[in-house]
Amino acid sequence: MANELTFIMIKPDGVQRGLVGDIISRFEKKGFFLKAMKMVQVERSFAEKHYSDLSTKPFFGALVEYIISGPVVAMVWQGKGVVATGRKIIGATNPAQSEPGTIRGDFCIEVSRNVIHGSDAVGSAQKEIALWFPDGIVDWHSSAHPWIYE
Ligand code: RTP
Repeated sequence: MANELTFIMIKPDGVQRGLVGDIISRFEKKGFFLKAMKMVQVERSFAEKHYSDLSTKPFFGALVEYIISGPVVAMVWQGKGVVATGRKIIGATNPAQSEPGTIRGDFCIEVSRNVIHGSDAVGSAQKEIALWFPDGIVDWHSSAHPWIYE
């Protein structure tokens, strides 16, 4: 499905370290389409909602503090297999295990400062997009691009 969507968030460390342009460029060069983007510093309750599946984890409190510590860049990307391929572009959760060439493999060291979030399934992408972009997104490109898709 060329119109699959995923939610990608550049976390506060990625913003503060000036990695926004490089990260966007990696997704663009792959052939994915940027469908929505905003910079926002979220409230604690919003971060808790985004990460509600992890609320019982011992690192939940620190994770929420990290996400609210500065502005994040929230984005929606579109393309065939963008959820799974986006996770590959991002790399393993713990940068110690992320391959070089992935975003986390190239840019970070600690799991608690791992620069970027990407939805882990089509269903969670739909939920996260609805949470972060409740007013919807601009449908500027919904058909397959002939120089990217056969
Ligand atoms: P994300 O949701 O941010 O894309 O990360 P993920 O799916 O790769 O990993 P997940 O298990 O959902 O964890 C969410 C985020 O929590 C932080 N974390 N800290 N201190 C720790 O042991 C620990 N483990 C996870 C990371 O920022 C991770 O991305």
